[in-house]
Amino acid sequence: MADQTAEFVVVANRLPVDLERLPDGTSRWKRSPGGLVTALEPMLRGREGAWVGWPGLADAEADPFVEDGLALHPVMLTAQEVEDYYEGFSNATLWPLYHDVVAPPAFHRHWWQAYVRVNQRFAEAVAEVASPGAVVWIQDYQLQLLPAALRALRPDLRIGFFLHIPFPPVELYQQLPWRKQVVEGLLGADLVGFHTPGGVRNFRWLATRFTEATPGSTRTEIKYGDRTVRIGAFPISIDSAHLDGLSRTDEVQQRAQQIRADLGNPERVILGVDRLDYTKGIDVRLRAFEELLQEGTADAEKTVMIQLATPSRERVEHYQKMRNDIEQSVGRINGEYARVGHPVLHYLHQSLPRDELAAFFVAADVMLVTPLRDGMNLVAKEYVACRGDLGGVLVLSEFAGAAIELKEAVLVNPHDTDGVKDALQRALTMPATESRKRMRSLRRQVLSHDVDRWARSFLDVLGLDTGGLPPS
Ligand code: ADQ
Repeated sequence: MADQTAEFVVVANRLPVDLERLPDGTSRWKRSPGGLVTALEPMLRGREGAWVGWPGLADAEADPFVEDGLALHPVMLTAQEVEDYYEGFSNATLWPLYHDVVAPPAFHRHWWQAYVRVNQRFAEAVAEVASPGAVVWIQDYQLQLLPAALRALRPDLRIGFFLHIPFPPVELYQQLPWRKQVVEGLLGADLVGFHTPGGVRNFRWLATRFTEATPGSTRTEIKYGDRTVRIGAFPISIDSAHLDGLSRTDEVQQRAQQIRADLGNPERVILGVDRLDYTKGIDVRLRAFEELLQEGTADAEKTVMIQLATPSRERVEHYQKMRNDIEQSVGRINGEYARVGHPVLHYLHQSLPRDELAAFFVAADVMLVTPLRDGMNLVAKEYVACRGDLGGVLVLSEFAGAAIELKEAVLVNPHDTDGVKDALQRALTMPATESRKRMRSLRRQVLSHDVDRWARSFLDVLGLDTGGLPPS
């Protein structure tokens, strides 16, 4: 039995550090900073905190270690488990199923078996590090069986679960052959959080339909056995103040000007920034842009579009096809409308550093965020945080969780190509008085609702005292 000393444990598929294999066969740790780490770090360091997760390398071995006061506990996966549990059940079954089946989910029993096995391994790892009565916060769809598996081992723990992707409507969810087991897994938690009230509603309905659970006395409670499971909407956010500050620095402002100059100082710059994923609707916006050019509504001499796409899940088949399709569209659009030395569409299949990304946000007149379905979409909020000058227009899909809070964006239905074209055209020609007014209101929302507030609101309901801790 290892030392059960951590009073607060975060569990996610990935650790906030990556294990990298070097050419000589040895391995080393590399930090991989993300929004979640930034938000939770002060709370983890402020008490005996631990993070349990996979370090991103298959068939490796790694011991727990402490980094800057934070205990990191690696859970290891074999290459076969990465294929079946991660690329298979998580990313080729659950991901498309939970995103409104915008791609067909694949159901394979051996993927499910690996998912069960890996969730059980996570449960055993957490049971070893959590102190008696500790608070455990489980993150996301890869670990939906973990709340119940952990409760079976450690009924003394207070367990929270947060889903970062949408929770689908019953008509779609019921396709899942293991729907009952997954809902029962989630009901092992004391608190289950979603981004939106829609997710809460869907889950409440499903839980009472597919399990023994019954509605609680309020809409945020479910009765399950002798326990009450709380459910609620907790819209995630970003480190708004930090990004606001970063975007105002001379370096970022100058870099933004440089980007515009490199583009040939066009009148209008349109930007898309996404993980390369079929849910993000990159094809939707390329089609809208292409048609505006075709019709002559947008002028290729005066308008430039940039699409930044972080490489993602390159080994999953559906992603390879989507990447080919997008790259073909980029080639076709430039083939038709570019001049030598002046592409009308710039496409970077690269992950950029934060300050460089902020410079792109500052440089863009129109930000196009058009997912077919998205749990939240942090890019929309990041763009707003970077526009302290009140410049720029955000075009945002109604199917992103962020649309609930960012009401002053130009909202679009990504399935309606004409609607997206109209919205893009409207954004390109919007009078500054209107766009500034909209941006001011968007900023009020994003700056007052940051990721720290998100984490605290969840943990307050779960019962972790976050009051005395310094803000991040
Ligand atoms: P994601 O699907 O990854 O997250 P999103 O919320 O947009 O989607 O976050 C992407 C992050 O990657 C952003 O912080 C963005 O800046 C960054 N990024 C994208 N392209 C980049 C590039 N080329 N270079 C550098 N950084 C880049 C999931 C859910 C979302 C939910 C989040 C958080 O799918 O709906 O908002 O989790 O809960």
